Amino acid sequence: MDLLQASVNDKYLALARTVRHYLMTRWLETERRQTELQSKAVAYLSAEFLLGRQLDNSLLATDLEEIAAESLQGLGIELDELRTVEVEPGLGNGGLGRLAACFIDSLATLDVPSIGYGIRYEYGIFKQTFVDGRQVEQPDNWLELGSPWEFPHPEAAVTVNFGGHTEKTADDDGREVSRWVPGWSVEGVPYNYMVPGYQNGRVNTLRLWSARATKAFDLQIFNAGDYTEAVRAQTFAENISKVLYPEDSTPQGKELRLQQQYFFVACSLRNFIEDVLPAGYDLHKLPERITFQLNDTHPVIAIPELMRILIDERGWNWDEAWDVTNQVFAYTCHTLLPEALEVWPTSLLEKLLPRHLEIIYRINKDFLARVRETYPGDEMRARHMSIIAESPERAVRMAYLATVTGSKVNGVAALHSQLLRDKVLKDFSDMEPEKFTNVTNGVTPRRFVRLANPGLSGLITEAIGDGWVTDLDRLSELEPLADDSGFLSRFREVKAANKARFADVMEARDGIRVDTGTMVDAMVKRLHEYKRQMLKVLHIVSLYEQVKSGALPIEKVTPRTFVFGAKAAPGYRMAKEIIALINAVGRTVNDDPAMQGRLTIVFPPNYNVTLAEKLIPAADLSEQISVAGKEASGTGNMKFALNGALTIGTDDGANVEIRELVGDENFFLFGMSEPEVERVVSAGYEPASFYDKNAALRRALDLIASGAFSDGRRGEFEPIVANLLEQDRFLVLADFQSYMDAQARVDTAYADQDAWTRSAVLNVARTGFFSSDRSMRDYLDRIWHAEPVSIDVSS
Ligand code: 26Q
Repeated sequence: MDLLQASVNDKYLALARTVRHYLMTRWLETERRQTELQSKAVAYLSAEFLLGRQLDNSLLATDLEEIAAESLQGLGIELDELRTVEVEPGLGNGGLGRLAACFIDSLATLDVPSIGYGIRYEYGIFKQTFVDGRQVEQPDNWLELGSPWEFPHPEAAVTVNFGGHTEKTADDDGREVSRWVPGWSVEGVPYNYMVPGYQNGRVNTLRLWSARATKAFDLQIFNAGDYTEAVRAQTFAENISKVLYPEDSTPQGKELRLQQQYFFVACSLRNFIEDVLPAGYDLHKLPERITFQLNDTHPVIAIPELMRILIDERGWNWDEAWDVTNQVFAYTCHTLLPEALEVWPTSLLEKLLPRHLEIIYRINKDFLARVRETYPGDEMRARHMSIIAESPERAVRMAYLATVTGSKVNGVAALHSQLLRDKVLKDFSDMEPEKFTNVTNGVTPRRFVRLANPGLSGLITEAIGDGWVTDLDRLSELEPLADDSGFLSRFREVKAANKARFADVMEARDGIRVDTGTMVDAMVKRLHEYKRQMLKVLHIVSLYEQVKSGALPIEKVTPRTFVFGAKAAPGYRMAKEIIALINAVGRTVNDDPAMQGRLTIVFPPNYNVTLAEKLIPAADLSEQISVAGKEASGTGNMKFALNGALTIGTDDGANVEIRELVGDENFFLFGMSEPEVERVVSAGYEPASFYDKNAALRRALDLIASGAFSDGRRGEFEPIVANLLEQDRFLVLADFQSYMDAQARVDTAYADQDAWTRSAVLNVARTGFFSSDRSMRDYLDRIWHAEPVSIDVSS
């Protein structure tokens, strides 16, 4: 094609294909080496991989950026223009999906043989728009212009069965066995994605499954002459991988969701056993070759599936199958909210996976026998620990199934793992304490520092060399520079340039103006009551109210730009109301001349990985304000600290570890601790008493209720206000004053820019621990026990 006729997308595709071609030989070499060595691998099973854009990452991994930029320049093409046309694959909701993406990046960089298994959703996380300040969801048609990063392999499709019933028959030795007679099936087509290590010649695979109707099914119906029915069957099958469920807590037991889970897990196990392992491999030795890491409970149905394969398809006895299954699975829990723990009604399992339900019952029977043996006479305990819940309906507790079966169970931050042991899974931890471990989350420094923050990266590399990109602990070598005024002023220049870049992006993306002279105060994460975006709103409203009432002279207000980014699950009413309130407060405050632009709220719609990469490097203050004991870890908190933002936060999740590392003097702690929260709640928390006692809080809530942000309509935000006054499950009102006081300390600290910058540098220097490379080493040491396999780069 003539370059003159090529669209920007054409040029982007051409570049992407060139890069992927370069990676291709390394991909093949990686595969060849692994087949040759037959070494142990890790399979990361996850319903979500929130990858973000691929071009930049591939250019970095291959070290082709400079060469690409120069050659394109020669053709009169700007690399930067091509980067921006890529639509990010948003195949995840938030933290859990992004964590999976960071982990596979780190595994490749650490040279660990590993494979990611997931679902190729045709529609990823919805695109968020605002209409009159309210969230409206639009489908994310990310494949519209084609994706140059995927390699479909229809020839390697596998069949997945569903439904039907089981039959009791006798095996050759006359033992009674159960056999699954499935009712229907679909095919899973693998789409492979390259996962390049950072400049090490390794390219691992991410294998995402797409559903389609089986040939047999098709033919059968076509032959019967029912064309329309055959096409309908096609659509029915394709539905399975059609769309990512946008709920990331309080999951509903939707049949299609269970179909998705079993679909990708069945495809993945079959693929590993039949295509990755050599033909005829003795599965008794499976633990020597693989650990299947379960990313939350979403893939836990893999447990009865492997049992079924070994028993029903391979003719093993129960104990043999259980022994192997026990060794190859490990489970990561990502929550502390009881309502977020997945359960599947036995009625649904009976209908969709009857054989699996039988296997789960048998696992539970054996397990409860062990419980009774360990705790004779303690029937209550047995009932509590049962994998099967009896009310409100009979259902399988997937977290218990994973805990009972897995070789290890881990939480995602030190506090979270402790709370799992002490509360959520206490009985299990008492019975098998050695099973429980912690692996604190991490983020990839390639994407979230090196790529997202080229300014800071350059500064760091100049100071300590470029080894930090794969050895993030080396950031500690920056520590002495926190007292070097030359370094501090360059650090400040980088932050200023990042703010300018963020302002440009906001202008171009949403037509939003950002004043680069202000403190950038960012709260970006999914919208959840426990994360307490409401607390942030009350801070802003209170400042506004104090200025308007004359209690606070405007000159005394530190100029801030409050940046929100948050999607709400489409069915989460209260979350959507809070989004509307943020936008309403934003409109009122931003338009009020009395504010003189000192307090500005920006809430760009559709916060995603691409926007995060621009915002995080520009931030001064990172808001991590969940009620203590509810945020399992957080990972945005790590990204902000690594990019030199200071944190205002509660003692929750990984905040605890961040504060320990950066030091109290470089962190704004506030709020109740988890044990305090526990005490207040069990003593009978009364939010209205805080309203009564605290004038600033009362004025802020009254202002919201008065209709000041809703053109005088008093009822508009009534559900929010009423909820806070009457319930306030997440103790927003109880922590309000402490939060306001901490924000006052932020203002004071920010007034001394030298001291602030020093703190920011220390945040960078002391948070190398939060590299996902370290997380991977912890998993390798504590759970996986797999070894790196280097790839010869010369080829
Ligand atoms: C389950 C069943 C049905 C439908 C949806 C779901 C579902 C989907 C996504 C349930 C949960 C999620 C995502 C959870 C999540 O992102 N958790 C976050 O994980 C991060 C990585 O460990 C932590 O840092 C966060 O603290 C945690 O909230």
